[in-house]
Amino acid sequence: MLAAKIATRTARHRSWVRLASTATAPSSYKVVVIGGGAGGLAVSSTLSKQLGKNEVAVIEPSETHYQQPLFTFVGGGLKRFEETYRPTSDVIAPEAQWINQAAAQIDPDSNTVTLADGTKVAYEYLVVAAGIELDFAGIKGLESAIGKNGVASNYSPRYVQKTFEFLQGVKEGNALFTMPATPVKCAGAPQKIAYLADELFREKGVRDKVAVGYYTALGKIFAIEKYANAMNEVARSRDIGVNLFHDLVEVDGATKKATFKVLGAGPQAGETVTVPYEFLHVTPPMKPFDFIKSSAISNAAGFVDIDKGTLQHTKYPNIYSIGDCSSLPTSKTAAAAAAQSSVLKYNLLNQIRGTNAPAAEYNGYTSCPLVTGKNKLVLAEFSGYTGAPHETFFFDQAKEHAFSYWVTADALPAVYWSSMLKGTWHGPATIRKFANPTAKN
Ligand code: UQ1
Repeated sequence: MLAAKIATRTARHRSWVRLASTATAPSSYKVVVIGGGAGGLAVSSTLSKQLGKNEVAVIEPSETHYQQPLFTFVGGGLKRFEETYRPTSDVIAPEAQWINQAAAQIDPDSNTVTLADGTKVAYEYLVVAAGIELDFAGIKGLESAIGKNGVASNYSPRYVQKTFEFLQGVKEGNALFTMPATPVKCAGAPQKIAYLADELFREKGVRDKVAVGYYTALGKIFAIEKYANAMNEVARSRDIGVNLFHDLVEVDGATKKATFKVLGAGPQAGETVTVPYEFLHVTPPMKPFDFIKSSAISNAAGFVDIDKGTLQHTKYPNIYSIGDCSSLPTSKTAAAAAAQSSVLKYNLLNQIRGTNAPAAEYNGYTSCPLVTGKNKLVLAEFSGYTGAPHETFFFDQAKEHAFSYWVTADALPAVYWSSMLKGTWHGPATIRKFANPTAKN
């Protein structure tokens, strides 16, 4: 959804786009899916095949679909930007109706979604898969500083190539990498790029003149202890400073200074700290889209209020949600959305067909592949509900491994396009059965 505002609309893209015939399409559907990101497509591809042509509509304003898990690799110079996107028209299932607009309002009592142009679309069942909005305006000075003078972000297709461009120009000074206090998608990405930058500086022979610092608003480097221990050791061994409880509040692009507010209960709490930089990688604060937050389907924080097991809405039984916009208390990743998609589809199809099968339950599975260098990666896999690791392979995935790098950089991107977006990838649970047979779950 966010990509709508920032999509690179090249002439080449436009020529690929199939004309969305919203004018002739029925304005009422069995299932309406808000969002054509990884979760929305995983769900709508299966449902549209199962329910038949034009029973499922996907509301998605962006003409370009980005495979965001690859963005860290692009920022680190390990993948080409061109590998990360395809036209939305190519990734939406042919059986589904693409509504090429943004959703503006959800009215769950009349079962309608209002589009940006005021048109209403009626649904019997609604799946909210809208993602989360990047809030560059949430940090003072950031909007005018980003994209210039050493400030970049892998989180946006607009700035991800700037990361590598600016990193290559660094010869001395401070390289800072930030993580905000809000929920974010891919919570590992803010630190992954610090490891790739460290490697690049070493290759260029400037590492002894560049101080690399990771600044996180949180109180630890990673939520799960097993992987936090691993990442603390990676950071220590690469001489990357880890500054906990430091929340970026202001960027002064003209003087190249970043200001942090110190959180927590330490002696400096409440103070601000200003640090000069040569390079600054910002993870913007993130927030739920206004059309969700302002609707009756959201919880107090603005996320779609669903049951953490069944993914069904707590008040409106004909509404489900998946991924970054949902209230699910686990880390927001494509891997999590893949696992959630199978639960959602199973439960929703049972409801539509009136079968009384027991509901499937999502266990909080998520995965965060922490790339730490060329051919090195810590493949964190765990349940966000219990904190327990759920590793797919027989070796200790907290150790940096070339195989884990290959899985993430080469195998999973192919899986993403060929299987996840087509609704046939539901995570590695089946692979785990033979690749790690002694795993408890
Ligand atoms: C995964 O299933 C997935 O969905 C396609 C990703 O998104 C790109 C991932 O990054 C990861 C790590 C998984 C989990 C899969 C394995 C094999 C660990």
